[in-house]
Amino acid sequence: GPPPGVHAAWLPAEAFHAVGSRRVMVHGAGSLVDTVREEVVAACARHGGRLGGRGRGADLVLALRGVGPPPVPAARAALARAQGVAGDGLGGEGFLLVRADGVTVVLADAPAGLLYGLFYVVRLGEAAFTGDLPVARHRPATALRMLDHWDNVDVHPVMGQVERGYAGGSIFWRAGAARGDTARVRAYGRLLAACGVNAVAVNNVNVHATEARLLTDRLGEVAAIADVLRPYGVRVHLSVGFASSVALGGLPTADPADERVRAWWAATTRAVYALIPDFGGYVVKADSEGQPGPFAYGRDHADGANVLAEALAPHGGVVHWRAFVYDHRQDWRDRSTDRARAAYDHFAPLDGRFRDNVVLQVKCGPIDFQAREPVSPVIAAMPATRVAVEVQVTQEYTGQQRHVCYLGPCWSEVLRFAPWGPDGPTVAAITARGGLVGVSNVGDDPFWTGHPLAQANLYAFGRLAWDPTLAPRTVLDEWISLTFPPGTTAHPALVRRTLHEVMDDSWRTYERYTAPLGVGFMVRPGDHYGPDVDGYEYTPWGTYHFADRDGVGVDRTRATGTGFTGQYPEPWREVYESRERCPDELLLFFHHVPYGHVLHSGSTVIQHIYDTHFAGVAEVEATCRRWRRLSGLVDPVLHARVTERLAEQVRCAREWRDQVNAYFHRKSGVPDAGGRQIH
Ligand code: GCW
Repeated sequence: GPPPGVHAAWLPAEAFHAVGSRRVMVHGAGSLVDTVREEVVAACARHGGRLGGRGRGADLVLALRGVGPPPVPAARAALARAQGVAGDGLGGEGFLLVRADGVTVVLADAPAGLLYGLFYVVRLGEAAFTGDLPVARHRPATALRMLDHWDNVDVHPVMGQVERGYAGGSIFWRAGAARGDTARVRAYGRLLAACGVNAVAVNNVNVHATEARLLTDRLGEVAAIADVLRPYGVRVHLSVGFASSVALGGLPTADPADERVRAWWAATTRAVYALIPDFGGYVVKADSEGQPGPFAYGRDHADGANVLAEALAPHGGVVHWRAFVYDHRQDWRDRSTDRARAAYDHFAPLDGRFRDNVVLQVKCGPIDFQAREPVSPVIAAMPATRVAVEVQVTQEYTGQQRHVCYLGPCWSEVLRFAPWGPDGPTVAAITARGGLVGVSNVGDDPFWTGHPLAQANLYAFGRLAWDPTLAPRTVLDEWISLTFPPGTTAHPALVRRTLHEVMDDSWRTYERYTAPLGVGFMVRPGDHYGPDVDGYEYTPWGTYHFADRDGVGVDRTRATGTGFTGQYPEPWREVYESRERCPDELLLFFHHVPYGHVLHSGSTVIQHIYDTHFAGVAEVEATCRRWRRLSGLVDPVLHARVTERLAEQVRCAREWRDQVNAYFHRKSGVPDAGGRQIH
């Protein structure tokens, strides 16, 4: 379990009641199988079951195939049923689950599969031991399910210990040194395994001087983290600077075409694998927001990525090359530059040029993790490249873990989006070869995520990475069952209902009281918290809304705007191009329209702005009332923490409502049809 004082999140002891009160047999060998055994032993010690041996009866058998049939006669019926289905590969992480004649059996081909199978049974709880269960095969949708920590080793003068971190310090680093908090990191690995995450990048993609050295003379600190996470099937990745051959290697250049640079990466990478044989690979932010990159040498991003990939290939590593490349020093007067276009313009022409151990890591939207953006067109534009989608679990633009904002529905929309229309593949299918990456929301806070309810985002990230077809509500329900299991509350049904009411629609609520209709970026510059409608309007960052007295929105059409709509395939290039067909929630992302423009909803743009801002605040107020019902029904410390955050959320939501409504009222001169107070 977690160290004292640290919240158990979705693995409280009570969640293991069903497994821990049974006779369990674990069959197989290997370090991850030992982890399974340890989990079972701990659960049984608490709940009265026992880890069984040969010949004894069993209620649950967790067995590796290929090491002989598990010697449990009672499991014969279940195993016979599994036989037919078991034939084709379960992969390195998959498992089969079946129950017959009172025995539940989990079969896997590799130890990681048993570990995921165990946590699956934990999630099922009593349902795993009731009646028969038909044979079901479980495999992750993608092999790479990674969390990127934007953790600094040194405290950065502006960004602090964790860039965009809202949960205290880093669990890995503190004030220039490794924390060495093995228990905490181990508990983290365990939580990740239980939701399906199998990779972690341990440092910020903005690689500063100290952090750069993790690749070389401070590699031992990374190896120590890898040792702790390994028993939970989590591999470690490292963010590295593109100019490392200069900064660390003493070479005069980082030119990817220079033989010395290639040799340096090859030798450096060899040393990494000597210490961390299962090292995952590198993450690189190049030519982006001041980070060095191949452009300085007249090379493109395929040249750049391939040098690192070549060094990693012999060891089975991958390079995650981020597509977040744009001009952050543009002149706001220049209407021809559109930041939304940048990733596609840079990367689409390079399709087919990346080595196959390059994963192009693309932010889910074309700009930057706003509450509402269209899906990035890069995802559909690079069929010959392994593409991973990056989402932001840390709530930089979605309330910074002071606001309740369950992001499962947002990510689910991205993963289900079908770039070629309903008959074509989804984003989840396209990115299965690449993976799903989340920017971590975890810190050294006792609740892990600052806002206790933000734990659900971490959980949902892992679950959707494993199975993108899961309904966000179902995922939330799982999280509730595990985190607030029966036996920890007098009124489980009321707790469940209230949490659904508070969280299911919270992302859309957040969207309602912040920037309207997909226009984005009305946040305070710098820390990105709270409203500032014109905060970015006359800045070099490329994030504008162009509101004037007549209308608002960014014309990204081919006909009269920046042409961004042309980056989408049919049917979306036409849907987004058309004011009439463009979905309401993205209208201002694609079009500049008059305030009187009538939406599909029947409302005008200006009235929609007023209505949604009043409604959003009312929803947050209702959330506060609902949360009060749970006083005395859930852990009082958790309850108090959420109550305190809700007070801030209400304050901030009202601020958003009043600033946004006042701003557009003053610009447009159009009164609210409802006659409500606008300041
Ligand atoms: O959203 C922006 C953040 C930066 C971040 C950058 C990125 C790590 O404001 O803090 O830098 O995205 O994704 O690289």
